[in-house]
Amino acid sequence: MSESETSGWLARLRQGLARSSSKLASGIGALFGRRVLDEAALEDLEDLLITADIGVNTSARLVEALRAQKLGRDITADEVRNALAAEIEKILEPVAKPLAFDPEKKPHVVLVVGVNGAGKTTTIGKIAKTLKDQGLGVVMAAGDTFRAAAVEQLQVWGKRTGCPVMARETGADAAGVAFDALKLATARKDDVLLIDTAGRLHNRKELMQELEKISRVLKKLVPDAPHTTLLVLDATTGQNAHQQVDIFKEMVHVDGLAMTKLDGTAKGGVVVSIAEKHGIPVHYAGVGESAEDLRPFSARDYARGLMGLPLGE
Ligand SMILES: Nc1nc2c(ncn2[C@@H]2O[C@H](COP(=O)(O)OP(=O)(O)OP(=O)(O)O)[C@@H](O)[C@H]2O)c(=O)[nH]1
Ligand SMILES: [Mg+2]
Repeated sequence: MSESETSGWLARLRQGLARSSSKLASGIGALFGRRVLDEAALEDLEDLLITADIGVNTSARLVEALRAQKLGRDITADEVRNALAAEIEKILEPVAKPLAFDPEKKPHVVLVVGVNGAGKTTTIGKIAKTLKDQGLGVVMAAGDTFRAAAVEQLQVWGKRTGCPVMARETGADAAGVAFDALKLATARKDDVLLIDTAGRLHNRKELMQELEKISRVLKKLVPDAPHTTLLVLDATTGQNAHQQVDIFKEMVHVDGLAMTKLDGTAKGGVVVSIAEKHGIPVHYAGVGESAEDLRPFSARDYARGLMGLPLGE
């Protein structure tokens, strides 16, 4: 990434997290004009963190860390924000792992799962764009065969990125599409295959069978595929995102997460509680609808962005 790209992304991240951070920052500002950090202030702070979707346990842990360092001392809002950002960074550090595509795999197969509307198709398009720009060969598979619009949406990203999209008619077998796409990507010696899926959670059993079948069929060609199962989570669902992690963990082996729509919500804190509770790698953060709005997840940038602190320092 060039320096201007980096600063562009940091600005987007900061702007994307503005709703979450303004809630936290103004709340902290109101609580800590300049006062002694006492139990009452800590209690108010804990409530504020919980309402920002950081989660009950994680909020308690953050407040505990602050108590240990600063109880009884004068403290400013800025010091509180910096101290919390440092603690949040510690929580996020072990899970902030950009998705490492294995260059030995031709292709590295990524199965993308998640509930309806979470942002799967958009995320696939954005990843394809990023990889293509890096000079990698990418194929996309329209494994959501349930809706015609889903196939068209992926084809738009195909045109935009110049990556082939394997698709069949509406109602076709998703596993068949995935199989054909893997054959194509293998023949082309492409680097990455991104497989879109339907997120029809109202029939969990059917979805599970479909995801199992896709995996089974892929393994006929490439025994260790899919190499990554990426769960896309919509941050605007707040604490419901936890439930989605649980549901998908029952169905498939979730290797990593992409958190989307962080720009559309004040619930950006949910990433912190998910990191703490599930410990699943967070590969990507999405803060908007364009390709530039998805980037590998960085613990420090995210923690500071959430607290409304300057980034990149
Ligand atoms: N603001 C914002 N919108 C996003 C982001 N990611 C996705 N979206 C939007 O969310 C909507 C749903 O995204 P899709 O990619 O269609 O979601 P999906 O999971 O494929 O949905 P289904 O195919 O219905 O299961 C679209 O309007 C996207 O543009 C993001 O990071 N920020
Ligand atoms: Mg879709």
